[in-house]
Amino acid sequence: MGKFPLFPEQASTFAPDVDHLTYFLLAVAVFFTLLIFCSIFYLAIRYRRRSDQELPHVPHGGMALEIVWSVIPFGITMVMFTWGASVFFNESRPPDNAMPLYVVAKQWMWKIEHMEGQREINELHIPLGRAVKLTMASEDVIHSFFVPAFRVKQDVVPGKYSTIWFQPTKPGKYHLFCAEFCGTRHSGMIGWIYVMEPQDYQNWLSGGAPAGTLAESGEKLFTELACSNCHKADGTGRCPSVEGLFGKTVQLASGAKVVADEAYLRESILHPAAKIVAGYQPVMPTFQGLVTEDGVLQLIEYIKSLGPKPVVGGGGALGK
Ligand code: HEC
Ligand SMILES: [Cu+2]
Repeated sequence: MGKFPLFPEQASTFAPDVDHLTYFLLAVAVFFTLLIFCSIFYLAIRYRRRSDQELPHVPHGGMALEIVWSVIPFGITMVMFTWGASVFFNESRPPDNAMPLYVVAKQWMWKIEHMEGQREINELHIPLGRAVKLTMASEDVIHSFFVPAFRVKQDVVPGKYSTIWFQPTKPGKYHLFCAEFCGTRHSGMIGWIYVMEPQDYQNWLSGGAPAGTLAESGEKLFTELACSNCHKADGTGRCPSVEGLFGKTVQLASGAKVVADEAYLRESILHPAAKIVAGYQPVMPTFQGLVTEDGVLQLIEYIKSLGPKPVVGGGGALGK
């Protein structure tokens, strides 16, 4: 199907699933369109009025017919629903071992940061066969990360993190588009995804001169922005320690509890007053406007790198 321009290449584990569902929906639509079209013709001719005196016979009721044309469409729509939902759930839940990457969208480019510190603009290099999870933020307006060959598309909305994942199945070079009109140069907000053999990817990673890992950049920012003046490593002073914070459940002054995930950390930095940690005063200043989305992601990566890694998902460590 790759040669047929309607269908882009299939280059991720999602692609066959999405395509099969599309074919099914298309087949159902074509079948009923033809059925209705042909029935109109046939019935119009078969039951045409043959003389001026002829009066139509009007049937009343017809339970069997009513049941048939209710039950069959119900069955078909339920198949569409469960099939669609299973594809959707699969696309919305990244596996635990997915390789994390960060994406910042801004007018009019895609900035991508690897954990190891590599940064790319409008290009993304990934290894073949490895699940990749993108955490995406927007610096300005709504953008949408769209890779047709992978059958993934996700809006990137300012003020929150969006995530998306995929697992490439074929080495090559694939189009990346912005699929949400985002200003005059929206059409130029395009790029390439390079799926490389794992060995080539390792070579690519070790080439270039990264400016330190994401966490290291975050640590630098943590000092530059004077976070470290308040948040002391040993938890002394009037501020909670951020060591081991990621993944922990935080007790808030309001009585509620919240899990310290990426969204919570981002909010704590940009809107500290939104959720106050129990036992502390709301004295933390907002860093809105002082730190870019890239910077926030680096700070988060730094906080994540402190203290033990939380156990995620139902891995063996939690067993018994
Ligand atoms: C003036 C002192 C001060 C500075 C500077 C400061 N913070 Fe805070 N921060 C606090 C206090 C006090 C709290 C607890 C009250 C609250 O939740 O707002 C807090 C809470 C937090 C939390 C939530 C902690 C938890 O246990 O849930 C995070 C994350 C955080 N700060 C990160 C940062 C980062 C990153 C910076 C630098 C960009 C920073 N803070 C700068 C005082 C500060
Ligand atoms: Cu855009």
